[in-house]
Amino acid sequence: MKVLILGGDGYLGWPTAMYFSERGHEVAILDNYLRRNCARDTDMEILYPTPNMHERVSIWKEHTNKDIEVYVGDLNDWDFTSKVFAEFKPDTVVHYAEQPSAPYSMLNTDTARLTLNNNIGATGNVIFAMKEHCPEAHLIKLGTMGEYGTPNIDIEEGWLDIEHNGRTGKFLFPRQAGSLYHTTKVMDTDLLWFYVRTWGLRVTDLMQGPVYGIFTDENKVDERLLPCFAYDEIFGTVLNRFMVQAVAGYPLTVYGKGGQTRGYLNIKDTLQCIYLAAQNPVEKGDLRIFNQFTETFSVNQLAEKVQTVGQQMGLDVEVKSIENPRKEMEEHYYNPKHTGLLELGLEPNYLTDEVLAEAMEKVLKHKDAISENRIFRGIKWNK
Ligand code: USQ
Repeated sequence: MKVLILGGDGYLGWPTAMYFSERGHEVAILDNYLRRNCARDTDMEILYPTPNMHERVSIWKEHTNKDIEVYVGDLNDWDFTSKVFAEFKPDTVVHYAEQPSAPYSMLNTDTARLTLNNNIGATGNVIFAMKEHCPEAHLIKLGTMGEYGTPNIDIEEGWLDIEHNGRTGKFLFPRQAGSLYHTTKVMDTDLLWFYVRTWGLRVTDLMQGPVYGIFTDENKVDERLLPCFAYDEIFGTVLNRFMVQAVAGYPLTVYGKGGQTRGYLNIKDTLQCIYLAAQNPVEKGDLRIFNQFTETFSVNQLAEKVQTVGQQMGLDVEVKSIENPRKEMEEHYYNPKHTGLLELGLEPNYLTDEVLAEAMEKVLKHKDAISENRIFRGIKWNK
């Protein structure tokens, strides 16, 4: 496969690039360093510095003798986007290239506008470039479980059969996102569905839950190949944050009642899922949707797990409920289906004490770099 990974500098983009490259595929990564810039601008730097894309690619080559091509630029720039697609002519496009943080999208009007324009504009240009330069290619787009919100009914994989006044139809499962960031993902899905119907694109939209972890099989050979690991309030996902908080001796920040339940997955499983989707492309004119997670946990359950493992490591871990800065249900029904990727062959890496301990040992090595003022600033949804 010729795989173009959009957002190839990110927490998931770079590990995905190595995963495909290791398996013999021709890979190019594209990024404009938006996430790095937003993190720097908000003083929310990651736990350890990571090399830039050119450096990462040459480190990868040192170890594997495999090439990965690099494109630095903005998908909102049509000339750049069109040129890359015309030159590389991918047969698989993996699209992670979005502002990925819910709190960042709720920070102020500027960050809201950036999130809206960047995410919708990038997805639009990817669609237009595919139509022009590689209409047969398969687009694998990262959506989010947060598109569905937390409805009081079972969540299907993307679609819902509805019977109304004696007639039946199949529709996108109702979406009611909980932040502007998540809402841009809903808009992306609508955009994709429109062009799948109209231009016959080939699209897999993956509704992914929060991801955790540091290690993948490809990055163990060299520290410099590790993914960017955020633990701050804006860019860190909850379990990665809790691991760092435990190491720092900072009470685990459970928002409100802590009954907020989500579908989580190990970073290794993100790579498996993307690869399985790529190896099993959909037909032209199909929008396939999978719910991409392996286990559901409440925030309280995650805090308890981190506390247990932290104590086994000799850490003094306190759990503290604080006023919830977000607007979300803190106790709710949650039963999302997730059989599609398992049927394709996903072999889950579950959240065991060993998995937590391995990641926390790594965090412990960077304990001195943890900056407590990044852990909680209280970005409010209802300002
Ligand atoms: N939470 C806490 N304490 C914290 C941080 C978070 O209780 O210190 C709670 C949040 O209120 C929320 C849950 O933990 O109920 C998950 O929060 P999160 O920050 O890990 O995840 P979220 O903001 O939803 O976004 C993350 C990624 C995003 C992805 C999404 C998947 O940043 O890119 O799309 O997870 S999902 O949550 O399924 O929509």
